[in-house]
Amino acid sequence: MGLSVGIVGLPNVGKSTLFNALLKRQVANVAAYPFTTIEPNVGVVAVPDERLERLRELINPEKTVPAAVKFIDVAGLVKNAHQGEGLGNQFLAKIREVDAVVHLIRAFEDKSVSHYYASIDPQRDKEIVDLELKLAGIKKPVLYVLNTNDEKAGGIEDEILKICAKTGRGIEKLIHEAYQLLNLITFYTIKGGRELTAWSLGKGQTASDAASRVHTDMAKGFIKAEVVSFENLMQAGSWLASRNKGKIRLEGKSYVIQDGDVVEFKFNL
Ligand SMILES: Nc1nc2c(ncn2[C@@H]2O[C@H](COP(=O)(O)OP(=O)(O)OP(=O)(O)O)[C@@H](O)[C@H]2O)c(=O)[nH]1
Ligand SMILES: [Mg+2]
Repeated sequence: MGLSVGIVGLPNVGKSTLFNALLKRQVANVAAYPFTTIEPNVGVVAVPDERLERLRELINPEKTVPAAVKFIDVAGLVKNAHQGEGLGNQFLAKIREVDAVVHLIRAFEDKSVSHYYASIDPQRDKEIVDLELKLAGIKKPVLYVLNTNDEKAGGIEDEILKICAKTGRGIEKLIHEAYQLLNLITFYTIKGGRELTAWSLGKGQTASDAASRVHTDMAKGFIKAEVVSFENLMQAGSWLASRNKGKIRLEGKSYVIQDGDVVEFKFNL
């Protein structure tokens, strides 16, 4: 899980507040992920996953590990950040590391929280930040998010994702959409019937890629993958029942993993 999302926007739009809300969903066992040293502004956040919950109820494993997305709280940027204005350089250093961007735009009114450009104007702010990203040569997928206490907040396109960073409303949806933005699907493994894991994988990647997500040795010694779809496994009720019903397919290295596949790798060491 190396993919990360940077939270960008003007100062005082609620980026750190959003980041802290995300941290409440930080995966407990971070050591299970290949970046054990977590900086204060980096959070590894569990992806809410209804299928994983249902698999957990079915299998009753000792341990369940969700898929995760890495979020980074980036310094606020202002006009001319690309020339080093404000915390521009700090901003640019961080933003170059990420795979996608959550662009947080302020719509909330609060006299006690100053606005860098003195008034609440989501469309203007969006354009300032978009231009800075462009001038800095950053071409990344962007999810626009409006930070507001009011579901019907206006001043910007209607279909924009609305959250409230302060209360955490809309955070699950944001994590989901960030996951989509990274172009990820989820497959599952059940190790020895005891450890259920959800893994993220790029759309279009193969069984061989999936094996190397789990363990490099698995990819090296790959023989075949046994695959059942989430739906078929749930319907059959167990791995064995799926096999008896002929629902488990044998797939080779180049099989393209489908979202929701439950996979058991067979490999030589
Ligand atoms: N009323 C209200 N206040 C909020 C909301 N979100 C954030 N704030 C407040 O806005 C202030 C700034 O929030 P931060 O999260 O620090 O903003 P930031 O974007 O990280 O700011 P910089 O790090 O300076 O770029 C804090 O006082 C927050 O409590 C919100 O949804 N409603
Ligand atoms: Mg901040």
